[in-house]
Amino acid sequence: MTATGRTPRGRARLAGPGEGVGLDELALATRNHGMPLEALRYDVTPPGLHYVLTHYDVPAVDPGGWALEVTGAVERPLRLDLDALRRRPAVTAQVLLECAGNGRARLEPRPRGVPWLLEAVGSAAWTGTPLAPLLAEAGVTPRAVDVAFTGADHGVERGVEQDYARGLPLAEALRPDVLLVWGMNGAPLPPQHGAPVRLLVPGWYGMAHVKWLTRVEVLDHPFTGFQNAVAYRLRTEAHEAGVPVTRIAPRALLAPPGFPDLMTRERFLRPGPVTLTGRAWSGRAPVTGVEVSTDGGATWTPAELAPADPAHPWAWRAWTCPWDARPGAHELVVRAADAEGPQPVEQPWNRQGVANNQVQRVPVTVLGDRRPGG
Ligand SMILES: Nc1nc2c(c(=O)[nH]1)N[C@H]1C(S)=C(S)[C@@H](COP(=O)(O)O)O[C@H]1N2
Ligand SMILES: [Mo]
Repeated sequence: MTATGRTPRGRARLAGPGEGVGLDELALATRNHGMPLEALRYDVTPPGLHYVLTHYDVPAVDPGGWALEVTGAVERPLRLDLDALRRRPAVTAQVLLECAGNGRARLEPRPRGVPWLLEAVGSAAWTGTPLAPLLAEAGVTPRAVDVAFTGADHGVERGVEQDYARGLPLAEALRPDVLLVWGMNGAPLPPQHGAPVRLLVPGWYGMAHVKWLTRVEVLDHPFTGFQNAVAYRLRTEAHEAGVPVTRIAPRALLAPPGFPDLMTRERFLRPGPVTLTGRAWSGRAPVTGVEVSTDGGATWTPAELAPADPAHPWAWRAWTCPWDARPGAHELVVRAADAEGPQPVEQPWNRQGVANNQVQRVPVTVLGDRRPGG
């Protein structure tokens, strides 16, 4: 890593009281789109609806010239081209992905950055080959502790010029469900999702799933690159070392019912019975339940949760909850719980706005005689 002179070095800033999203944040938001929440209806998010997050530029990688290096603290370094990788045993796994910054824009005070509301999620069917047998072939030495994964993309972050790279503890890298992925929803991996090959670490927040992968380096010391040592840490004070962000905290999302106002996104419903639907997931322990409130969190009703699919333990799960919608204003709230505990209703806050799983609130107006806007 080298520092460039031109880019101001520094810490991520918190927005001032009432400070809106800036043009710089808008530039990030238009590049990095979310999944429209009505797409929660699909088990597998259709192509183009899955969220995208790319720190720098989508790099131009020529699949013909591409090769993956497996190096570092190994007995036999490997170099595999795309054909060699694709000849290895392949599996397809449905895996929920969520950006660690999901929900950031609603935090108070608001950490500046990609201003995600709640759409930084998606569920794809990823096809690839397990990493662990490749590491076994390379012969990981007994001194190994971490594995560093480097992408072909390059940029500057808070004054530090770098290739995007993330370290993973060796034990996580050796999990049988960690994949080197070349396919998404039955098609070749698209450019924005990491073509030709990306890493998939089911259960971890998005930052671990390195796209445009070029190098896997086994380390005999802890990885200290920017994306582990500086970014993706839970800190409430700027000077703290912070706790690394790892697995996805439990969350439930509601597909907003009814129909929206174009500008305000306010939701309208006709009165009568409706079935509220959504998805729930957790990367740390199996989801145990989902609860729905139609009165802003004063009272809660258990939702019906679809059974877990043993073939796809990292997929999101559908839930439904019947509601007799009466005319008037209501605030819908949903929360998930996993075996380690429930999703917090009060906001969990940190300076980068990462790994926050504050509940979703959806205000709706159930129409009586009144028309929208009337
Ligand atoms: N090489 C590289 N890998 C990356 C990123 C990146 O900027 N560069 N962004 C990460 C982050 S923060 C997220 S949330 C996921 C997003 O994956 P997606 O765009 O396929 O949804 O990719 C991760 N992998
Ligand atoms: Mo992310």
